[in-house]
Amino acid sequence: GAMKTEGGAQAPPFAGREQSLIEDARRSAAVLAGLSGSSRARDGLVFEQKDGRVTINVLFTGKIFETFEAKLLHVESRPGRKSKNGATDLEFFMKCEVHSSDLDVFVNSLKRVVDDVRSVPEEKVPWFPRQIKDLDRCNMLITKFDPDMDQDHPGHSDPEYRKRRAFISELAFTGEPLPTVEYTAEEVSTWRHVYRQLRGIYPGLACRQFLDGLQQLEEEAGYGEDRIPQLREVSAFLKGKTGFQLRPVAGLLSARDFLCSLAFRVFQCTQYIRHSSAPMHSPEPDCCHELLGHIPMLADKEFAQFSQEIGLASLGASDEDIEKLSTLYWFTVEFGLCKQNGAVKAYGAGLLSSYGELVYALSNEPEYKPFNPEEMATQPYQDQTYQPVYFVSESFEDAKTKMRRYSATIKRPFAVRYDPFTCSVEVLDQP
Ligand code: HBI
Ligand code: NLE
Ligand code: FE
Repeated sequence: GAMKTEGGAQAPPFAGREQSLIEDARRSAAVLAGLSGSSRARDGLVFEQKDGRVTINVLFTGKIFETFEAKLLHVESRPGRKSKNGATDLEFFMKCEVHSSDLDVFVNSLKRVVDDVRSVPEEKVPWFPRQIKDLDRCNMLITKFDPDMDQDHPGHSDPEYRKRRAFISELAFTGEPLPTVEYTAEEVSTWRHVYRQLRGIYPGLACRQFLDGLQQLEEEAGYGEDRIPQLREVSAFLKGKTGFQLRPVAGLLSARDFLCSLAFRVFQCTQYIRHSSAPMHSPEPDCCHELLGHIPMLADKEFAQFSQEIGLASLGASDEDIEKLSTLYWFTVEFGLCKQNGAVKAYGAGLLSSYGELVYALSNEPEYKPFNPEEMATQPYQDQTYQPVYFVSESFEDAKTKMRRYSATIKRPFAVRYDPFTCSVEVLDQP
């Protein structure tokens, strides 16, 4: 039959008695939670305020909640808005959980029996990975510079190239952690050309950390112009230097999915190679970009830390903040310049893997601006051809400090901490 509490609490004077009202509400909640359906009574909450006394009539069958299998999590009474006669209404705050597909119908049903239903927007935190294995879910690809989609891609009108690129990129889906690619003679010849050209100008244009890293790769990981290094061996090398490891990726990822892997010191690498007709610049990342541009830098401890911190800052960040972090990543990790011994050098991977842009970036032709995260985060950038502007940091130390200061201004209702022993992210609630 119908279950209800009626005329439940004969409450003492309202003023200063909120505590007992709340306790009443809690008792009601306990009753409500056990309610079953009713054919007679209508759900509703009635409050009477007379002679300074409040009577709470909880007339509630819970039928609506039952119909929608809603979980009642919390009920609380509190002083609400002032009514016409100047008295303060009592408001019941109820927190419950319904399936999102039922939400509209549920709210409409409530509106029929309760005179004021408002929805409080929840602070929404986008899902983010907590452990390395969660990165399997961070696989949203962007088909921006895909030669199949992009008319301007150097390989667009070469069906052989497109087929080969698609084959190599699909290796990332096989589940093999670090697939081996048998590169063709033509691919190795593209690599040789790129390697030889770049290797010749690195000493004058690349930063010290990059030159150190590359030299170690040549000595310890089989880097050279005669073969394209495999991700498996490079990943093992990096792991020993800075704890970074590689993961194969089929192409450009969404900025959120790309950045979050950095939080775990995981770097997503493409394995196909650029088209042989345009060895000096590619609009999309390829193995030359990853292996020559990024890997030597990721072998540096300080730079590895810098990269991971961008990743940690991105976890659960709003879309707007992701956009800014991705732009910051662009002007630092991809296209950054820094001062060393009074000269400006390149540390950005997009420069260090493109002969054309590396020469251009240090030619004094483009505009140079000082390192300033606030400004960099909203600077429009160019992803088809060379950048019109580059940001120059005073030193790595300076870049790291300023970047940390910037990251601290990103609003999140929690803090994250990376635990290197479990390779997972701890989430700490922030009051
Ligand atoms: N995806 N695979 C891959 N490699 C990148 O360098 C990359 C990406 N997705 C997004 C992206 N870079 C840029 O948005 C950065 O600015 C984050
Ligand atoms: N333009 C770079 C290159 O040619 O190597 C690749 C940039 C990837 C973001
Ligand atoms: Fe890159």
